[in-house]
Amino acid sequence: MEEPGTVYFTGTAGAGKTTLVRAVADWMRTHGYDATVVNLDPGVEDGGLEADVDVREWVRLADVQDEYGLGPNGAQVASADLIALKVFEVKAAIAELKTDYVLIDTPGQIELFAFREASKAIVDALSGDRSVVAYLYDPALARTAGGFVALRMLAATVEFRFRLPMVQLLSKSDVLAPERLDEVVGWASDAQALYAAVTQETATPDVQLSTELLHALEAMSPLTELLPVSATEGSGLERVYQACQRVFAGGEDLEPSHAPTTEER
Ligand SMILES: Nc1nc2c(ncn2[C@@H]2O[C@H](COP(=O)(O)OP(=O)(O)OP(=O)(O)O)[C@@H](O)[C@H]2O)c(=O)[nH]1
Ligand SMILES: [Mg+2]
Repeated sequence: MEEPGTVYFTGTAGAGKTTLVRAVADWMRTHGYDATVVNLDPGVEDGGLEADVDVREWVRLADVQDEYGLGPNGAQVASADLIALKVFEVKAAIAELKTDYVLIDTPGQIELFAFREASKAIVDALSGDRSVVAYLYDPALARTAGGFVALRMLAATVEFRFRLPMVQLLSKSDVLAPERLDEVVGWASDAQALYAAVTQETATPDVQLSTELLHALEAMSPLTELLPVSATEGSGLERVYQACQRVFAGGEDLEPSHAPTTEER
């Protein structure tokens, strides 16, 4: 059996990861694909996500806080270490489900997730050859050029840390007016438009720095497509699937051989 396609959903706190994982899983299941949802967030509240494999079975943030007398962030760091020790049990639980796609919800504190060695070890252990990071741009931040650049830098950091291919998504696209949505999506592929917006927004002394940063980012990881998606409206979900599928197929837009074609659906 072919190795499942694994998608890590990541992004800043509250970017919409958990809601999107659920929406993509529902979309896949109603379109005939077999998806397994994995919760890697030891601190998620009950009712947040019904996961097929839930890391809280092994490590719970509240228990770690109590046991080690830690605050929420310290407990997240300790939890990542504890999860890393159990990661092969988590991997076995996922493998047992023999699924086509594994959708992984990651902890909200992205800097704790992306910067810690334990998280890198967890991602390395769970990732096969067919893995991708779905990085969410929260429109609350991405709607300004400065916020957009900051999120691009974070995306580059995540890419640099995990060394996995990435698809970039503009989550909660329903909250932006159509003109603003077009503008933000345009910044991803039109460097000149982004420079112009940054220049317009930023006070003079910072323009040089912002433009230098943009040049560095372009050199590091070229601007790619930003795909708008709304989990609450159910729009853009097929695009997310297709973008991940392109990565799994090595750049080609191939469907899994047993999955129904668009005409069959
Ligand atoms: N309008 C709109 N709101 C959304 C959408 N997706 C999520 N939200 C809202 O955004 C908030 C955060 O959503 P979550 O899915 O919990 O975000 P998260 O990234 O998992 O949050 P943490 O795990 O706490 O970092 C909730 O109030 C959701 O209802 C969307 O597509 N559109
Ligand atoms: Mg969440």
